[in-house]
Amino acid sequence: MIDLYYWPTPNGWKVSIALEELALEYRTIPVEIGAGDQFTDEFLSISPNAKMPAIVDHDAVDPQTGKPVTVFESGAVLYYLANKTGMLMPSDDNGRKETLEWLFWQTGNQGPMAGQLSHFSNYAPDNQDYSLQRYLGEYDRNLAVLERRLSDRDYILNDYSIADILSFPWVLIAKPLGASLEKFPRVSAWRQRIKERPAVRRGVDLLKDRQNRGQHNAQNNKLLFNQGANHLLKKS
Ligand SMILES: N[C@@H](CCC(=O)N[C@@H](CS)C(=O)NCC(=O)O)C(=O)O
Repeated sequence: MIDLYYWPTPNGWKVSIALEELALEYRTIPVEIGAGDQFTDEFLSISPNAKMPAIVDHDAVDPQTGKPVTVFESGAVLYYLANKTGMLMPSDDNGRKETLEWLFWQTGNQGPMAGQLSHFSNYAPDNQDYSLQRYLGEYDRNLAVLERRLSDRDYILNDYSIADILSFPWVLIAKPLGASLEKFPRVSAWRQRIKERPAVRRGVDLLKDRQNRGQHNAQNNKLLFNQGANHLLKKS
């Protein structure tokens, strides 16, 4: 059994989609980030960066601690699950290398830029035009990277894989981010192909009813966006 520490956001969907695709048995543990659940001692012992998603795999033992394996960071979680099952990732060395390239691309480029775009289009005070344009430009640039990659294939690594699952959620919500896919026909078709998968729908729908709970008031925004170091230092 896998415990999924989760809240219904693009980063959370990556893992709920992968678990659904892999048909692994899991239990969902909500981490309500607007209410500060990410700062509990229990969660920090699993996810030291105080962000969800993360998992605990009760069917595997960490050789150092003798306890169930914990994994934080969505890219690491998906790589762990693909390794565990031998699915959603090529098995040859070159395919593994390509998986890692697109995994690092997503978690180091597309994800953070889309996250900042979301911040400046949804949460920041008005009159942030420079920041908005900067992150809209970066979001588009990453769409162009994907568009070029998809010029001769249907999926990022030829076959549908964790590389697609990692990259899909931030493309899924292009419109609410204030971006357009008009210039990116291959990305649009790829998005549609993935969106139609039943496991993807189930993953995106997980705890959907809680999506906007508590995330839009000043108190929660302060918690989410003005953390600095003190929140975590107080814990040590
Ligand atoms: N690089 C991380 C990003 C995870 C992330 O940013 N999670 C956000 C929600 S989408 C979060 O937990 N935020 C809580 C906070 O910042 O306090 C990953 O890919 O797992």
